Amino acid sequence: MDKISIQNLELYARHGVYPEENKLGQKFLICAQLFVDTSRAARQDDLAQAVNYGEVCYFIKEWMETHTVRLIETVADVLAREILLKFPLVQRIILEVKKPNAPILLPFDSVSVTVERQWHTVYVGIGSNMGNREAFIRNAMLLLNEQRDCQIVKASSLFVTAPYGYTDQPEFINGCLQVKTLQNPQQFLDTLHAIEQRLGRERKIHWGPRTIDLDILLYDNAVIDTEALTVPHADMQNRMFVLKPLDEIAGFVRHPLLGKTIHQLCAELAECIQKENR
Ligand code: A4P
Ligand code: MG
Repeated sequence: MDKISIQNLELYARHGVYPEENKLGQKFLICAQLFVDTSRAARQDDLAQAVNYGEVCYFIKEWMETHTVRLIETVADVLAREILLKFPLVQRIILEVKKPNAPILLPFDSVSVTVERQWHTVYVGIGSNMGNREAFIRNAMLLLNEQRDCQIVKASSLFVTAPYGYTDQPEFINGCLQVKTLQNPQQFLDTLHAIEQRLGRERKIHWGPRTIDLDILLYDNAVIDTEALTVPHADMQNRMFVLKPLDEIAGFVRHPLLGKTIHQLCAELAECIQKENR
């Protein structure tokens, strides 16, 4: 991917752990690598279609001077996200915050923190089988879009589906979302859990009735196995209520472990179900 680099942008700001740093301020140097597809702007030689690096520099200066935080880790994390939010053509950023006059009584050139942040593509399965199911799904989508660093890019149609697994419960309404987010997988799972909780989700029966269920199906091409999170979703390839809506918005996407597209997985499962019903 193309890259725009800003080297050692110099500013005066008040970030620091010590009260004198917050009062007196000191010099900071910022280096940024902005990953952008520059081809369109280049071919048309048009600044309106480019990331204006001058604007980025002034944005960094303004942010640095109007906020005060303690850690340069925080400066780097928040500033990187703010740049990604403000300049939508920037897909990824590597940002270094240097503090050349940090209060260390030893000779040194500079201390710095470097972070890398980017937009991620996540596919989310959404389901409800209690109360006003469409309203729960609509509200979950509104709450997700309210997060500054999450945007719903595509939403599938909603389908009425028979309960899978624990079958002694009402029919579900299911759909899938494509979401663009700056959150890492654990942060994104926490966001989904917070939304489930706000919409009155109670965890009584595993696979049982729920006002709203939000599952991470795919997160970029990531393969994740932690105690709290399995990505790709461990059972998605066996669930028509996931594959059918997902096929609508992501049929071409390849499952990173099974090596097949969602469209292929959906067709294979449909065939399997048909055989079983014969
Ligand atoms: N967890 C691990 N990986 C993930 C992931 N990729 N996305 C952990 C979300 N959560 C993940 O989930 C239990 C724990 O799984 C979470 O705390 C998280 O850390 P939960 O939502 O609390 O419990 P659950 O939903 O009862 O269990 P589970 O296994 O998530 O069930 P599913 O897979 O959500 O299935 N039939 C139809 N027709 N439509 C449905 O939507 N849904 C289910 C529930 C059963 N039958 C259904 C439907
Ligand atoms: Mg779940």
